[in-house]
Amino acid sequence: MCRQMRTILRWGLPLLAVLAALAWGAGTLVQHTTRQWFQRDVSLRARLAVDGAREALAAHVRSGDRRRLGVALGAIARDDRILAAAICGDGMRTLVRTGTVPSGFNCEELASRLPAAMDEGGVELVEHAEGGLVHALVMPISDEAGPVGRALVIHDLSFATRREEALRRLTIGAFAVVALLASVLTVVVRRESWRTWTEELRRLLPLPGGGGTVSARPRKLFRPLLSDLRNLVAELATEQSAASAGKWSAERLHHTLTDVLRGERVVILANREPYVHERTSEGGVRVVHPASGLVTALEPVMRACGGVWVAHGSGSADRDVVDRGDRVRVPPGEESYSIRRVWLTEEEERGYYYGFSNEGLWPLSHMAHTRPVFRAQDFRQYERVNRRFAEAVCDEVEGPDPIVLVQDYHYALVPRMIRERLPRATILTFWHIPWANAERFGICPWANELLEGMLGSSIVGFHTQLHCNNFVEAVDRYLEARIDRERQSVVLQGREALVRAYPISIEWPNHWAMEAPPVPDCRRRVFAELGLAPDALLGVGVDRLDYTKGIEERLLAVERLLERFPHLKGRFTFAQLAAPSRTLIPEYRGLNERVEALAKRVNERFAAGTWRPIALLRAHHEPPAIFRYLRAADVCYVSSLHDGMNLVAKEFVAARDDERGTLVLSRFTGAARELTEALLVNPYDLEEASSALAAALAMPAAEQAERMRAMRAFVQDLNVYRWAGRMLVDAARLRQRDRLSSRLGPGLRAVGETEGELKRLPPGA
Ligand code: ADQ
Repeated sequence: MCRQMRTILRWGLPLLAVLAALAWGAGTLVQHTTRQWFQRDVSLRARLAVDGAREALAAHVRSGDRRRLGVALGAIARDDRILAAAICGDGMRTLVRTGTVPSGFNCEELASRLPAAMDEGGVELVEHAEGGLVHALVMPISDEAGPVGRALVIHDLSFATRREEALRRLTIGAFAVVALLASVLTVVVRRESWRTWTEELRRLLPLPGGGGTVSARPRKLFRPLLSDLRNLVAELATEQSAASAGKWSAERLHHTLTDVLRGERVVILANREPYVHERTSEGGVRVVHPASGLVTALEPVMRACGGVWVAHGSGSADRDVVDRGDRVRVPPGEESYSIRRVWLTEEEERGYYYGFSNEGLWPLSHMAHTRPVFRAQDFRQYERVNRRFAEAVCDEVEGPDPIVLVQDYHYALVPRMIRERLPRATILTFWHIPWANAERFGICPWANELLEGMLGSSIVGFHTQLHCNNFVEAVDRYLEARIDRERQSVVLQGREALVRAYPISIEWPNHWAMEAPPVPDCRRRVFAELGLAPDALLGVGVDRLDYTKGIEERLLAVERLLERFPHLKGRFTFAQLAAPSRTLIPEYRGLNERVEALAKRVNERFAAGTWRPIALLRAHHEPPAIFRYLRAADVCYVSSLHDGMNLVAKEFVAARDDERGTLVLSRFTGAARELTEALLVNPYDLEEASSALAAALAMPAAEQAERMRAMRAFVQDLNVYRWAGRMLVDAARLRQRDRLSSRLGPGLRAVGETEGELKRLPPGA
């Protein structure tokens, strides 16, 4: 049945029923009233006629003059509507009559129905006879000597019935017309108001897949409703997707890609490659997993999604294993995706990687008190290399609207470069390190170029909302762009980029943790490697040798711990696994030397027999070794001075399926916002840090388990598949919206633009 018909039935029928009942009631009332009017009229006429002739009638009855009595009765019955009249004498015997008395109304027939004594007013009867309704009036006739008989006047009331019927039909007809008009009017008004409501809501709510636009200000009537509705829709969508899809896993991420994004291939761009091929001293080739949080997070995502990872080919044997397109299938033995290697000259690497990225942007973004160095020639290399990587990405994509994941501060200019070549691409840019506040960011001589480059993205992601806010503030301060704070987006030159927080994580279940030997075996092996007594206590730190990781502060905290808690001397050892990193940069070489000297000094200060408090393992370690140390530890100390997230903290949690061990974590990491059951410290505050280390070493097993369980549950839920999945789902929504709006035409494409919010900055701002 069509929708209109259903609407009519739903709204029109009840209305019709109510109006019909009203019509029936009104008709009955009209009928009743008119009958009473007619009856009263007829009764009055009959009484007047009898009263006028009463004396004459009495005299003729008394005298027995039937002729004269007949004449007098004839005068009474002259009215057309009088059917018959009669005079009844003693014992209700008919003395005279005119006309035809309907059966049942003769004097004799009425005798039994009338009272013996009758007052002056007489008796009235209204009944159906053969010809229709009749009105009979029986009135006493008397003279001074007393009653002499009764006069009977019978009126035809059938005309009243006919008029009543006509009137009733008229009333019902009038009601029917009114009912019909009211029904039609109700349906029309309802449809019209519904249409207005839905149009307004569509205009206001950018519903997922609805292609809605948020261009206009809501009408006053709708404003209070709008935020409630948006919240409700968002809540329902989140609940529905969480309930229907369950926890995030590699499989779910894969399905998201095939179902939501219809199997689109993902192209990742990251400076570091997930597998580095290195030449060994024996002339063979070995595969190395680089020490990089970005790789740790993204490699499982790539294994789940497939596609291409575009990266700098940095391994000494990288060129030997690629095909003619500079590609190699990985992971070795599983081959689920490809690495496309881009070769850089030494000069390019020096300017782009060591120079602008790591002497400029890295210290700019981290509050670790290292001065950024900005050189014009470095930025020129950065620009050049960004262009080369953008071209490599464009070579790898299939079709005009690919999904590209641009990773980190090495490629701030790439999103815009890809956008110029592929206007319909979905570009998700993720910045893995903190984003400095606007004032600090402004010291970069190419602040505007970096922001404009990033805003070529469809989505710009950071670990925390604070870094999103810093980015938006920088845009606000340095660019002429429009900011929509409600949608958390920036529109630059008609293109919208969403700015969102996606806290990164690690794979769960974690394959390195699952493949690791049982905890007692790990402990035995690590203790043997370090030459520790079986009852020793072990602390572990795992980092790239980077000044942002607070390794010096960590070793100083160990020194302070031993000063304050002498019973730990000879018993507690801190193993620092430190992968040399960016060693071409003087600042890093200096750090290397300082850390080594510090470890030496502390060890010399506390050395007792073969025991040393610090084991500095300055080397790259493959993941099995790292997980072995994490599983062997009593305490893991992450002391970053500033860190976007820090995945070592999460790896420690993943490694501890025995629910033992305590995490001491710097407040200045993104992870500290999530792993709140860790002992959170300020790494600069050596008193606080050493107290936390002592508390961790003395913590009862039950408390360790309680804290560890809570953190494991958190990382299990908020794993890296969820991180990638949320970004890809958001990307899918954007793609759908863009496809729909491109069908609507250019006039409706500029999403979210309201004139009033356009920021106009003074020249040179
Ligand atoms: P990173 O600065 O590289 O990452 P982090 O998140 O701690 O820092 O990850 C380091 C990774 O390297 C871990 O997987 C760890 O196991 C590994 N690693 C550490 N020391 C190693 C060693 N000696 N040998 C081999 N491997 C080692 C950047 C940001 C972080 C952010 C990540 C992910 O600086 O804040 O968490 O990206 O977004």
